[in-house]
Amino acid sequence: MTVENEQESDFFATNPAPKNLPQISAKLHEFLEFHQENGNLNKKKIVLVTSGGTTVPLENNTVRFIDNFSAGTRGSLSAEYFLNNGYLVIFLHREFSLLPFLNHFGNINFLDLLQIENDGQKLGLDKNKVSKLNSDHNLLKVLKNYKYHTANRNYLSISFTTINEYLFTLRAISEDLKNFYEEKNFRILIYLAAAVSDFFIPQSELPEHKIQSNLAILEDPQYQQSQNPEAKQIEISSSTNGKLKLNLDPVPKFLKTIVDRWYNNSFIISFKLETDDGLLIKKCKQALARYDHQLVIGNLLQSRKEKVVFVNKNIDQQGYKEDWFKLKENEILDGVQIESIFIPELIKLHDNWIDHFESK
Ligand code: 9Z3
Repeated sequence: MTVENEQESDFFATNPAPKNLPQISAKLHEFLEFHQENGNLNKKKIVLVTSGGTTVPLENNTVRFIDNFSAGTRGSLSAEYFLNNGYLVIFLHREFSLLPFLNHFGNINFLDLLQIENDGQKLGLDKNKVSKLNSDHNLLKVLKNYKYHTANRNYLSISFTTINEYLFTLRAISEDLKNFYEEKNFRILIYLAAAVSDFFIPQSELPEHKIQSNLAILEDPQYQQSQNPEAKQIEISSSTNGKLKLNLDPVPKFLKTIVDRWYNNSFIISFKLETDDGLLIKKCKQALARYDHQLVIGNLLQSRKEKVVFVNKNIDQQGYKEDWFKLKENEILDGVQIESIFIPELIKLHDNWIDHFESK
């Protein structure tokens, strides 16, 4: 067993599965069965898009948590482009983050589109506002796509909040996909855009209740008794002068397991987020060398909506290739989405990958 495999089994053995996992699995199973019965699994490609940030709770009854930055823009827009290019999409996203199709209307309050008519007896539509929304945001086109994909059940949405929920759900999805696609799993594209925590506190070491800041309460035996005695990774007491000290464990490097075991011949893309320009390419190459998957897409927090870089291995497996996709000044002003430029390139790469396996 490799170190990564050991860390992975340790994680799943020592952290509890989310309570709603059986319901998620049933929903997923039903989605895949529906497409199997309709012959779609042989015809269509499928993509798992992860989106939004994972949280790390600091208490079992969680009031405080550490969050990872991501609004879900990248994931939700990408899911939409994949759908519009014929993919089935499993959208694993942070609860309440942006969703495909709705992401265009983030700042719009739909209540403002409604009006009360007949002295409060009837609900009506404010036609002027709807038509303004249509001309500003292409509402009709988005609505048509949304209706088409939901009617055909091309899209399955599953949510997570914590890093624990994310990892358990990711594993459950991979098990089902593996069973349904079997040796055709090269038709699966894995697109890991979620911002995943690097550090966490294992469930067994979380304080049970809200951490108190008041020194008198902290020293009260009743409070101490109500807390988890194993919660040693969070320290706050008079000996720390009331400072909260956190000790976080590293999250096991799951990407290695994903590549090796969960999705062996699937096309796997991970994202690398940095804020320091000078580090980005180096970190993308490191990820590729470490996990040996197909592609890393690098982006900087500050310019993520304007440029991304594809880093992958050269065909001869010697050295790396960098391809930048950048919006031009006028495209930025016109609101062009960078996903509209790089997703078609990804689809070409995935198609070549499929051709390679099918011609064997
Ligand atoms: C990304 O880099 C995404 O592109 C963003 C998208 C999170 C920047 P928004 O949702 O932002 O459009 O607001 N995602 C991956 C981030 C990440 O956690 N990557 C890990 C790392 O960098 C590897 S899996 O170590």
